[in-house]
Amino acid sequence: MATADPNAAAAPPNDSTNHGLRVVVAWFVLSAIATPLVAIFVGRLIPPGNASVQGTEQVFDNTWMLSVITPVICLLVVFFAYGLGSFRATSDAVVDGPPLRNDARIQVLWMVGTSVIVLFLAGFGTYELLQNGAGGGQGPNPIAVPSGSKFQVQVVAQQWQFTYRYPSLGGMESNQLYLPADTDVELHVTSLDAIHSFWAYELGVKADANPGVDNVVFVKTKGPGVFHVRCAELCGLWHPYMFNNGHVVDSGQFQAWAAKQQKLYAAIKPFMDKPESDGGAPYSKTYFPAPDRRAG
Ligand SMILES: [Cu+2]
Repeated sequence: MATADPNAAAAPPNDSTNHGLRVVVAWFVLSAIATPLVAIFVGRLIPPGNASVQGTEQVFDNTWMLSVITPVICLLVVFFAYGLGSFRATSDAVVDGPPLRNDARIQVLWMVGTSVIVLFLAGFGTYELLQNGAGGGQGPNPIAVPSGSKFQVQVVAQQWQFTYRYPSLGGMESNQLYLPADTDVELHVTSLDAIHSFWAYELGVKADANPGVDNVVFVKTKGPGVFHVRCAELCGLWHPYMFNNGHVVDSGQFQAWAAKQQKLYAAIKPFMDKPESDGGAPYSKTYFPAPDRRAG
């Protein structure tokens, strides 16, 4: 008795549809719509914002990278959706699909496409890094140094607060970070004890604070405003409370603030200026406090 071939129902239909063309057209249409929308509306929402030149550049870089990967994500979405819609099983019969063989054109396209994207991003990232410094700590001997004079501030981390010292103001120190507006600033980040990370969020600055290391980072402030400073490295019990507000102020306000701080600091300056062995902490690139003082 003749029986029906169980595979007949699931045999691939005599299909002349050009699936590849359909996917490519859908991909192009979706990418053409999505990429400008992402670049215009999503890019500017990406942190850290525009409080410094480096922050603005980071937003620009992130917008670029997001725009470059949008077509890649569109391809994945279109391919996935099209595959689900067009190639799903049409019967309950469990059968092998048609044999697949390599497609040299797709392989070459894939390798060239991904290589171009990765090399472009590497070149783009390097160029942007060397432009003005990128807001990251570059160690004691920075490669990307912005030209012109820079206002120096030292950031001293310890468990669990930041202290700021101003060498141009006689090594004065404060527990508040004030920076003049529209100024090139050179931050020297170090630590007294554990490893911390100085993260001035809206300025686009993030630099490791290591004991015994002078980690240099550059930032150019813009107009007056308030920014957040956080420790971004788990540094002990009270790490979550290691935050403060920083201020960018115009030069008149900065002078007034500095004069007030210097008056306060003058009272303890003679004690601070004593040698470390004598309990002092004169201005220095790095500090090595006695172990019994390391606990903060
Ligand atoms: Cu910390």
